[in-house]
Amino acid sequence: DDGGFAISIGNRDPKTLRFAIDGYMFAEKRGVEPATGLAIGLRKAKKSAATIREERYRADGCEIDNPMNPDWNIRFKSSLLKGDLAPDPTYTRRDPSAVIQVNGKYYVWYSYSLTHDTKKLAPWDLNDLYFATSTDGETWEEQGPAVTRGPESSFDHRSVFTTEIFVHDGVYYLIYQAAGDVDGIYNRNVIGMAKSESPDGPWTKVDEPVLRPTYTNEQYFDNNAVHDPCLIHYRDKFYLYYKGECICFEDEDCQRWCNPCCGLKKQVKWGVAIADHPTGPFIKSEFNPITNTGHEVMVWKYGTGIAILQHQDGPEAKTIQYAEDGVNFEIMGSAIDMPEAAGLFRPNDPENTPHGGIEWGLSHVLKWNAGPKGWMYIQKYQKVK
Ligand code: AAL
Repeated sequence: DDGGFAISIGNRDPKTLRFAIDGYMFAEKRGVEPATGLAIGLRKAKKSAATIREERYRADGCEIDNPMNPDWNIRFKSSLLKGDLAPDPTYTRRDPSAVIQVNGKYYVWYSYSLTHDTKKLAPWDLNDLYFATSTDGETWEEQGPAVTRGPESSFDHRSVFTTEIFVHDGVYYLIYQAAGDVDGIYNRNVIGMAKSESPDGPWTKVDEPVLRPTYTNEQYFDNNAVHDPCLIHYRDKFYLYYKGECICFEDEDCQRWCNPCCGLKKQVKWGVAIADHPTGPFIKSEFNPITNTGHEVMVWKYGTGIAILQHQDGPEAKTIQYAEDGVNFEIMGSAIDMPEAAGLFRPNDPENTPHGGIEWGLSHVLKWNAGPKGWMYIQKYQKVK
């Protein structure tokens, strides 16, 4: 009845009942009398504001709300970086984390590989997480690896990539995509995490993945992959925003979950999973998917709610949105020349304006004319005043 799955385990005394919204990450549920034998509840998902809008687009056409709100509409420009992060076709650096400032120094983490490594199946394959520092945000010094691939047969053996930094109570968390084998490069990856007392490391990995795709034979927005994790401390909880990707089983539900409406090629939706502690356990929201548009996740706190930018892929591409509850997002305005895979500069003391969390940051650029899988470098983006 709570919109998830329950399992009752064995004949142990006391009997245990575990519960999972996604049918996978079972956590103990107290105060409920377990059934005898196996009990499975049906998923009774709630619809997010974005899903209600998407149903309207499918039924009535693709006219999206356009509030033309001057306080929210935004435009960006970009520029090249200097120092070690200046474009260099030998190295592929991509998917930068947020930029943070510690003791006057800027830090960024990113996916790193050699562009010409012919064993790579994709630019994010066979990657490690590197980091760089800067005193002005323009000239960067690469410091080397922060988190590297795990040993054979570990969940992050094949590649660690697409990371985000999160700081809470003086502890630094890197949350990242992980692939144990080639399947995790395009399909079923997991989300891993590492912790440190200092942005300079050393980093200790959390033993188990903190998020996985929803392993189900039903059609669902994240039944194939969970990408682009981003952790936000909000309303005394830890909100893990992520992008889900879908395997289409070609049944009638496939249209709803995996196929974009409004003429766009790829359907990408975001979800959120919420925990009481920064390392989980994360319970996927019953409102998922919370967007039906997106790609790389861009999320920041504003006022008493959460703001997002919706990049490519989906009916509401190039919009800026806000949700008072961090879940039910409304379109607030439009975004022009959006950065790709943006890592937002997160000021220690952001201005309380809609754009206080996205004044500048780093993003990535793909050049297909170098290396077998393309060459990618990191650049700077800024809001145009
Ligand atoms: C990016 C991100 C994720 C995907 C791949 C690398 O755009 O969405 O990180 O897995 O592409």
